[in-house]
This record gives sequence, structure tokens and C-alpha cells, in this order.
Amino acid sequence: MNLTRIVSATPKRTIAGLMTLSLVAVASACNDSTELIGVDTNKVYVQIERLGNPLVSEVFFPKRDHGLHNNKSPIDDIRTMQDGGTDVPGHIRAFASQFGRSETIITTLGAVLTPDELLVYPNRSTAAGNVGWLTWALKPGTGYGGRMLGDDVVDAGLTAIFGNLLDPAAPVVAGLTSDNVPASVRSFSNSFPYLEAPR
Ligand SMILES: [Ca+2]
Repeated sequence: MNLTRIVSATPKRTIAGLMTLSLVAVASACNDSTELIGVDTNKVYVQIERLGNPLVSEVFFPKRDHGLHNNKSPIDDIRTMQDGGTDVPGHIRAFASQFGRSETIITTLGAVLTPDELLVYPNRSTAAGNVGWLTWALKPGTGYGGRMLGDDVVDAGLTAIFGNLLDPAAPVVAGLTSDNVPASVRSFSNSFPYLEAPR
């Protein structure tokens, strides 16, 4: 399956805010400063972090660049760092290349994860199997997207990077396709807040 082609052919309807778990800075002109040096009284909120797709920052960005990712917005993800962006595709390539991952894997990951937003298509069916992380890409034209509480997103992400899901010809890097924590170790309720009790 050529996800790159699928992605480019699929109109993206983004509920971007869903994904930018960040506190979005509003009511002020944007600036490119990546330094938090205090409270900006011209802003209603100060963005301190963001999380779109799982693993993008945690895996692909070296620790020194986490602050950069947290202080930027999805619109910056396609731009190079020299141009003031976060360069998500470049970070993916730099990381994956260290493990000899194929060009197909690298470009597909870059296409699916840039910009770093959790995509949701609310006009699509929520039937079983249709909702969940990256279903919009895996089931082009019908996948709802989003993220289910029970999604083992770490295993899914590691499998995409180190397995052969995106490129059947690629070798599987043994031992790196799972965090060895199965989704079954958690249970969820059907009522708010849907999470199991602390333990
Ligand atoms: Ca897992």
C-alpha cells in the first residue's frame, strides 16, 4: 500500500485543535521565539507544549529539539529549522536513517506525520475498526482517524518504523517493534472520564 500516494490524494479535514493538546497562544501577533522567558501579558494563553501524533517528538526529535517542537505550530512542521520550522520530515529522516530504514518507510512516515496533527474525519462512519490512530491513512476515503484509548500507539508507531508494514521489502529490526506493554494491561469505562482508576 502506497500511503504516500494515498495521503496526497486524500483531502485532509483536520480538527487540528484536537490534536494540538497545546494551549494555543491567541490574541497576539506570532513571533518565532522559542524561548520561554516569562509571562507574556499580551497573550491569553501561553503555549507550553503540544502533542499531535504519538512518538513524533518523543522518537524522532532529539531531546535538544523538544522545546522547539513544543513551541511551534503544525504550520511550522514542513519548514526547515533554518527557515524557522520544526522540520518534521527532516527529523524523521535523520532518525530512521540511523537504522537503515528504507526510503519508502522514511517518505511515507514523513507524509503521514507532517504536519504533526491528529487527523479526524467526523463525517465518516465510526463503525468498529474504522476509528483509531492513522485509520484515515490505512483506510483511505473511509477511515475516521483520531485515537482510541485502547490503541497501542507505541507498538503501532514502532512497527511502522522498524517493521515492514509500510515496506514489505524492508527488514524487520528485531526487538524494536514493540515496547512489550500490550494494550490489554489497561481497561476503560464507558463513562467519563473513561479511564481506569489510579493504581
Ligand atoms: Ca505497547
